[in-house]
Amino acid sequence: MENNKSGFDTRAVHAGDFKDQFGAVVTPIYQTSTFEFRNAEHGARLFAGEEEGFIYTRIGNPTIRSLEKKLAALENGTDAIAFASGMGAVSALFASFLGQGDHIISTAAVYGPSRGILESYFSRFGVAATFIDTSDPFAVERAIANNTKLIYIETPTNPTIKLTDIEQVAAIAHQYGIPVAVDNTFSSPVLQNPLDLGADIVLHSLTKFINGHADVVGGALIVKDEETYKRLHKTMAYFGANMDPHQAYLVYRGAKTLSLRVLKAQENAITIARWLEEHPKVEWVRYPGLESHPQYELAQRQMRGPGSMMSFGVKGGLQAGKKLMDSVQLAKLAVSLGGVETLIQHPASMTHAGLTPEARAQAGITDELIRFSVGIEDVEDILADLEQALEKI
Ligand code: LCS
Repeated sequence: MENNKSGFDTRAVHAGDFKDQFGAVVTPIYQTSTFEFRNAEHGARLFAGEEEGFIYTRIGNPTIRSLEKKLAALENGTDAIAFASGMGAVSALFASFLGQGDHIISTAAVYGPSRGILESYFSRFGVAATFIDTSDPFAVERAIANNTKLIYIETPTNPTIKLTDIEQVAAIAHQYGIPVAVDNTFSSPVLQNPLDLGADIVLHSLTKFINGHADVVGGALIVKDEETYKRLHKTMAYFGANMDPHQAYLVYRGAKTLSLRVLKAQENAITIARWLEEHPKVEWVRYPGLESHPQYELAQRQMRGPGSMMSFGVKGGLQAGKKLMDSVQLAKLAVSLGGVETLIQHPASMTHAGLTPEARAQAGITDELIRFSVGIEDVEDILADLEQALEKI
């Protein structure tokens, strides 16, 4: 039986298991929208929160609950809430903490839509947002105002691979009584646990490493106290970005092999980053596992490993970058990341194309920047693919 002192992989395999009457080893898919009450009193007690149980799948479901308990165990939290997508989780987080006249501080280079939703939607409801380079904790302190209600950081950032010192930002924020939420998608709980570093909430796009097989979109918020859980859960149930039981089952299954996948991809990535750094057609490589990364020391301290996400610039800028993407054969030209397959993409024309050129420049997304999500294929095959594609530039 796993418990919260069990090792990471034991928790990944067993945490959240739901015991049914038949002794199923795997949590079944409870494909039901609603749950029958034993009687009127039972229904009343469930609605009043006086008894644990399930009412309606938008509010909760055993398969979804299993996944939530597993995610909480992997992030050393007390509870978690699953969402239909990572953006469902981002929206619920912001809607839970921000109202008319409030202010949020966020990493300038957060995932494009996480910034876009503040600029295009929350701004309409009187919420002000300041986007800064949170890799400088003093810039965070300078941005704090009387009405700051949340600090939202992403580390490492997508796709600029910049790190923020979670411990330092949390210490500053807490002096002012401001909660800190961290998008931990890029590291996964295998490599970094923000709650242990002082953060209050962790966000994941489950679409990425945690599901890991590029076949599900999903998101989650992980918390360490009951009050925050209730606040976020209420928003999820009201706004309706709930996960579906079948979706939950797939993520639950994928999460069991999380560290095997993350560590193999990371091993590949370390070899590839070093190889790219020596390549004559490559201008620069940004990867937290390279001594050349400006925050190499922070990466060593904060992360248990550098992961498998990197960005690099090819000599020849935009045109050379496009040529590279049109020439790769094994690596797939696609957005998303963190799956078993190697993916390559060009943020300036794809994921971050919706930002203004100024916002892109502020976020460090230069035209030649290529994002590379290293998969678990044989490293020799990924290198051979890159070599033949770089030759064509
Ligand atoms: N946070 C990060 C760091 C992400 O990379 C993404 C999606 C999200 C949140 C949103 O999650 P979703 O709703 O897609 O599950 N990132 C994507 C990317 O880099 N390419 O396509 C999607």
